[in-house]
Amino acid sequence: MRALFDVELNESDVPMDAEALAAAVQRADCLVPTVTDRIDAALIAKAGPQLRMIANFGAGTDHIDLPAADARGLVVSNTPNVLTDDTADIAMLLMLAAARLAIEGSDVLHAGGFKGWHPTWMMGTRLGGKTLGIIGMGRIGQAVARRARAFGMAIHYHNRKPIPAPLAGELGAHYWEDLDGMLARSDFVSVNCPYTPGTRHLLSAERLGRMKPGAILVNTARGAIIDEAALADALEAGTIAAAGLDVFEFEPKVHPKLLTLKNAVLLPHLGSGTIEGRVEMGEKVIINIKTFFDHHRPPDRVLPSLG
Ligand code: 8YV
Repeated sequence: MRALFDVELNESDVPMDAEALAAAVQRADCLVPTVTDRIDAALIAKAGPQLRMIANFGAGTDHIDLPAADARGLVVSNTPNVLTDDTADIAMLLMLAAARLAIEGSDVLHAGGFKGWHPTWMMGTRLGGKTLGIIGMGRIGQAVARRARAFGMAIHYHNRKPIPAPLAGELGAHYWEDLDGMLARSDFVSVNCPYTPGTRHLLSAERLGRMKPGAILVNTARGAIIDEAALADALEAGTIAAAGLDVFEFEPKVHPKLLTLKNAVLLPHLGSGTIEGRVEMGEKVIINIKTFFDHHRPPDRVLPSLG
């Protein structure tokens, strides 16, 4: 970026506060935020006339008030595709860790508590032969489906609309328009939909209560798609056997009860956290900015939307 643009970098990696962000949008032609920056209507209202673009470092854009950015005529881009496989890997890791008690087992060793193998100790659940319900069958949901199929799981999904038949055939994926019906049927549930006002608490206390007894829930999308307090209660009561969470409703805060539960496998938003993925995300940001300021349409344009 330094080679191509006149850049101001946040070298400390500490999220900029509202004041620093306001100063940035009054100076910069292009803002490059991450998931930790709240780009709300109030901030966008403070932007100077020179601000023309928000080139997000990340795929999800729920931290940006898109209608406000659109009304202000801003171009918004993101970094899709390059983090699909890494995020799907984390979904599998969470499913495996939750089902096979990986973290609990590791903790026993670290605490010096391994006294030798015995037949009925630390028995988990097999993935093979189980039903996986995927909520949101976009790029990441499909990548999870591919992986889960290789583990011998039956793939079910809920989405706004069915994916094309040849793709569904390739993935062996069964469509459920009715989310509740899918939840009642699934041994594992993976959340892979975007966070929008419509998906906030999609997994409400009531819906969590409809999950199959003993089911395992993983979330690599956004925390607030699940009612986190209700999930903590369900895990404590054992109505949901285990959860694997890479994202949290009030990130970086985690519901205190989750921190005490062995059946909650918790990761600090590692979805895209590979060196390769982060480099490719950065390259996408640069390509989007350069293309736009060279007067072409950025490849990963979110706004203005195509319709
Ligand atoms: C990113 C993510 O690393 O891309 C996303 O939507 O959730 C993350 O994995 C993060 O958004 C960076 O801003």
